[in-house]
Amino acid sequence: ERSTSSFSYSSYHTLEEIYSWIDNFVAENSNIVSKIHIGNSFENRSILVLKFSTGGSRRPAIWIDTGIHSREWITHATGIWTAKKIVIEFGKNGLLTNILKAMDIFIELVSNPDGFAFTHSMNRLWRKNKSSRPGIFCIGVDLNRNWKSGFGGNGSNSNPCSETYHGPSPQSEPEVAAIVNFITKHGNFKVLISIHSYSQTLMYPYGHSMESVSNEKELHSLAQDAVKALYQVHGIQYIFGSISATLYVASGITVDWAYDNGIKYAFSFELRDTGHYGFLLPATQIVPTAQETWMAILTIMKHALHH
Ligand code: ING
Ligand code: ZN
Repeated sequence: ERSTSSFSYSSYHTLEEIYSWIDNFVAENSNIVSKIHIGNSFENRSILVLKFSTGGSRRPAIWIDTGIHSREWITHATGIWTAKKIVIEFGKNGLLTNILKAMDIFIELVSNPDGFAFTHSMNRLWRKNKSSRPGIFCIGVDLNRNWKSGFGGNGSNSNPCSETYHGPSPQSEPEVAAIVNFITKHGNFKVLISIHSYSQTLMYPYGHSMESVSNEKELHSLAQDAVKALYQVHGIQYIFGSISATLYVASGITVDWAYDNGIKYAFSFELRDTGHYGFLLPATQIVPTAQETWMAILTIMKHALHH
């Protein structure tokens, strides 16, 4: 692709196409967007983060990751559309402009680049990363079970052949360690939104137990507002609540780590659909999914701006 205006936001793309789009996007919007290299994957691919900022230093920040699970293609596509939406709306949409005057937004579009490349070349339904270790026959760790909070607990698996294998130790995987190091070093993240698919849910911690977090009431009512805003776009219904109460108990997950490390607005989406197409969501649903998700994300960012 030569520029972001010839890029199709209603198609799924390869890793090479996305990384080339990132370079064009940063070049065309250098007034507010920059690219940060936060590490390398197990197979040595670059791990990249887009930073949206109008200045300042270590402003209160919002983190969004997509594609931790490589087969969840709607999440990368939604992230790309969202990045473009931010630069289009900056200076036009008063709320987004105010958010960017006070806060920085960071988006990691391809959080599992090795797995993502593999979903294009070999196995469309690959979920984990691609790490291997001597003496272990199966490949891959579940990057949404490799975080320190509740590591190794219920809803994660110690068998390397399992789809929810937690890995040998917390943050053993370079894709997780890169995020932990970046967020910890920054030290001023207020919001973390980790985007998955599918099942149409908006959830908050905890996943590792039924214990409720200290600001549960606030998170519950914010999730309700976000889901209402989402519904108003295309009439798609999301359910919401804590992860353990809404889906199932899952340990070592991104949002539990975020919450336990001081990011009190920690949310995880599961985007469209509820199982008809599942991970193979048709590309015709990319833009509508991104449009409705954007209204939910704006609702969460607005709340964080005012708190
Ligand atoms: N499901 C998630 C999983 O990792 C989930 C469910 C989402 C758990 C967010 C915790 C946080 O099992 C998918 N589809 O990835
Ligand atoms: Zn997932």
